[in-house]
Amino acid sequence: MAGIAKEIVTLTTHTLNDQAALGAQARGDLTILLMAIQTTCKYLSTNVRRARLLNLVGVAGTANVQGEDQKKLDIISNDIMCSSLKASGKCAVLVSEEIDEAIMIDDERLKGKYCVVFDPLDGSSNIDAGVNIGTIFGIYRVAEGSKGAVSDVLRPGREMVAAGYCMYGSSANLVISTGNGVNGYTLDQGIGEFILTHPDIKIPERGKIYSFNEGNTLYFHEPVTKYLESIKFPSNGKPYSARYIGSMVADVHRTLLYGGIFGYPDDKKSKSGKLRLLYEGFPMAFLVEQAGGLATTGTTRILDIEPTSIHQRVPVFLGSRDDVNDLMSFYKSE
Ligand code: P6P
Repeated sequence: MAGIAKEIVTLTTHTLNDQAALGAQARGDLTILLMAIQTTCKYLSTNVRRARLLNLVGVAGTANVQGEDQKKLDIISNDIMCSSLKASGKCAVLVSEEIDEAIMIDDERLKGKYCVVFDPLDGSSNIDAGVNIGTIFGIYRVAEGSKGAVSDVLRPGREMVAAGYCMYGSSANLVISTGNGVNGYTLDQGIGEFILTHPDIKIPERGKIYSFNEGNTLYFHEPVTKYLESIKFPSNGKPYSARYIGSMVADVHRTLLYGGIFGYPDDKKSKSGKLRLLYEGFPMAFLVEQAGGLATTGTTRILDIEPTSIHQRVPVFLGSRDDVNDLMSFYKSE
């Protein structure tokens, strides 16, 4: 019958099977943690969708650790995500874009073996315009012998055990990897379940879209300007198309599905770029690599970076393998 999915696989079922395949060492803790994140995303999706009606848009009159005006939804989203993760009983350390210091879970009844780094509502400057925004998260297991410390999250992104994002737009799309491929789920508001709609996402080897904020061109370093010139004035073939939403989750989601390259480079104005390493760069790099793409600073694999502070920034180029390799060639010839 038209309109009915061939098979209804929920995120819960799919994760349980995925983890069961790991055998005895999977005690279900990561599944429970992902379910807590799933619940958060359902809740945020509802709030984002009804924001205008609930008068949740607009600024809250406070600033976050980044010095950025906090939107009402930023604060609500952060509160919801922190309490849901704490209540899961599976976390030892939390790092939020909205909070200056790392949160240590000290209550022994609620302490777990995972550390979650997250941006509860990325792209929030777009909230008032109804543009797609999203939640981004990465998950580490605490280091051997650790009871939970900041050092557990100051580790290269390649040591993450899972990463994902949920994009709030015409529908809520949750995209997750636990280290063996990337799967996408769409929220069915009717039954309140995330349904598997994009199994085993693979990013095209090469795309036809580039996604940069060209308003920063004045400040771009030479490798970036030369690369952009090469795809706008190609010696053969057609120029690339430009698509830039200004919401990382939306720009990365399109790049994952359609291919191409997303970049937020360091430049003469922003010495380390704008995006945050722990809860934007690492999770998106983890997903893109798991989908067969690449993620680099221009010279270094993002997942190999050793963080020195929880809110540090990182230059980001990610997307289709061939496109990112082309970009890197302009750094090599520098
Ligand atoms: P710009 C949103 O504020 C964000 O953190 C990312 O979601 C997005 O990719 C980037 O900043 C957009 O920055 O300077 O282009 O507005």
